[in-house]
Amino acid sequence: MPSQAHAASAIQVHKVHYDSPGSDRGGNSSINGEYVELKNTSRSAIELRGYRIKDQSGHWYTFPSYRIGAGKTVKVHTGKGSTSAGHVYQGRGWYVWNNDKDTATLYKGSSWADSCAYNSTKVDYKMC
Ligand SMILES: [Ca+2]
Ligand SMILES: [Ca+2]
Repeated sequence: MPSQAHAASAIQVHKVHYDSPGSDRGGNSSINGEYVELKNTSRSAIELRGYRIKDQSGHWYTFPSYRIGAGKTVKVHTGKGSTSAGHVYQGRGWYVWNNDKDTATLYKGSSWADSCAYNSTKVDYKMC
């Protein structure tokens, strides 16, 4: 049986929707128009508590208890809100993902798991 030590993370950064729709004038619904979407690429449900995401400037977000089903996605919205199926919230009062370029990096605890870089203002999101 091959070693799993260097296997890709089961949880992947799937999409970064870095430019919220419309003018970025603030307001919670606009700020929540920004999100990072993670995907569970495995065949088992995974508990995300302790997973962390950061941007290039060092803004960290640590997951609360959230169980992501096999093959499912979850959007990590930048603004405030209550956790529900498919949605968690960083609770911030302003945008965090740059609209031109940035990198979303996912950690499982202190270990690197995945990352997604983008560098374009021509589109509002990046599929990773
Ligand atoms: Ca943004
Ligand atoms: Ca915008």
